[in-house]
Amino acid sequence: MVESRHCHSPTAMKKILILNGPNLNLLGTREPAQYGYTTLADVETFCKAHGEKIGYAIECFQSNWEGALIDKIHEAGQAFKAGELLGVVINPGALTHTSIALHDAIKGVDPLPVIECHIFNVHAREAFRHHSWISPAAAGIVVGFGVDGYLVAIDGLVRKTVSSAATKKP
Ligand code: CA2
Repeated sequence: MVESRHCHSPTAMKKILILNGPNLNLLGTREPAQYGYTTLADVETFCKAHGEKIGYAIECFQSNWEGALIDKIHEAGQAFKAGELLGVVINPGALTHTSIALHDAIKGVDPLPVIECHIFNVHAREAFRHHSWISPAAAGIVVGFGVDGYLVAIDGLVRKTVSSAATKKP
């Protein structure tokens, strides 16, 4: 069975989708020396609160299944086309370093803006974490700010998309 976690904001504001990949559901519950004590539910709560402050409805989804994340990206492409979604922040977990399928999914919904976000500075960790299949398809990348990085990524997405729309020639 494909397991996943959902949370929705019950508003008609434009949405931002936060996607989390494999094992991030363990955040704050296992290996706290490495990953800290903040849970994924905490992250989702403070992202939603921040979204409310800046006028966006934050939708969150976590799955340990690559295909479930790909389906969400495809859905996000449709919602973006319909003008309901500003963009996506994704922490793909270890799929970052392995998933050409996620890369293709993000490319496949271009121009949906996708910000890649990592809790750690992956470049300061093991060599196998230095390569990302997601980065070449991403509109921006946030690494190494801990769980605050999700907020940095949300703000970056808003600044990049809203200010670029405002400054585009007619
Ligand atoms: O820095 C990040 O956000 C990562 O995406 C985290 C992934 C890792 O594979 C990437 O290289 C970088 C790991 C997420 C696993 O999270 C856990 C949390 C608690 C206990 C075990 C795993």
